[in-house]
Amino acid sequence: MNLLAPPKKSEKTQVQYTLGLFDDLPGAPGGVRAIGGQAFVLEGFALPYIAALLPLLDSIKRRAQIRHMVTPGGFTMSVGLTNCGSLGWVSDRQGYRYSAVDPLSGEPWPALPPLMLELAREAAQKAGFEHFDPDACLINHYAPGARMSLHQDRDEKQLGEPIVSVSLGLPATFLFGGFERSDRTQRVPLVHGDVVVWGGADRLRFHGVLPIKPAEHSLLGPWRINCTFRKAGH
Ligand code: MD6
Ligand code: FE
Repeated sequence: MNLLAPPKKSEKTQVQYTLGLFDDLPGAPGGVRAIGGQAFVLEGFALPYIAALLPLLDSIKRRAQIRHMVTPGGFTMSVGLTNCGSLGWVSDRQGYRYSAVDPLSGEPWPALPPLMLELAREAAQKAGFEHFDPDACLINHYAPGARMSLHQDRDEKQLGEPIVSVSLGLPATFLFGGFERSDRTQRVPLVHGDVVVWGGADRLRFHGVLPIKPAEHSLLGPWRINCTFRKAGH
């Protein structure tokens, strides 16, 4: 497949079919790892979308630049971020919240492209969550050394909706914990193309990302990009 051109529908279907053939081989592309009762890693699920996805992310970043936000506690995040969709996640000294406008430009965030919506919906459905209708996509950029400390995602209005999280570029170790910050965590290795979906009983688990190890990814260079899709509004 030509990685520089968006896949034609037929090519994408072909790839998904091919991955499906290996569904029952542990560790093979297309596998599903349960990390909780309603939390799953869909291995390589985003791979058929990547050639079309990367130019969309570039165009979003041109309109809404990557920035390092400040936490309510006054720390600057090591992860750079931007958003697309009708709502975007923001942080400043006043707190964490969702905003319809980019605070840097005063303009609405770029729209959620249909291909990204399709990727999020298909992944949610594969994990057992029907009719996922995200209105927010947070796009995180990790350089080597960047990390995400343990947190819960609880700024969304509808905690019954799942979260779909797409990992691109450099590998990461995702920490998946319990319902208290001090609960022990499992270490979940994530590579380029993996999609994590969680919701239901697991929705409020603490989670984070260990510091990214220095390396070069063949498509994305010295970066890990993570796109998390949520239903943030009503
Ligand atoms: C990351 N992800 O993987 C950070 N939150 O870069 C998250 O914080 C996250 O992946 C909720 C659900 C899925 C996630
Ligand atoms: Fe999170």
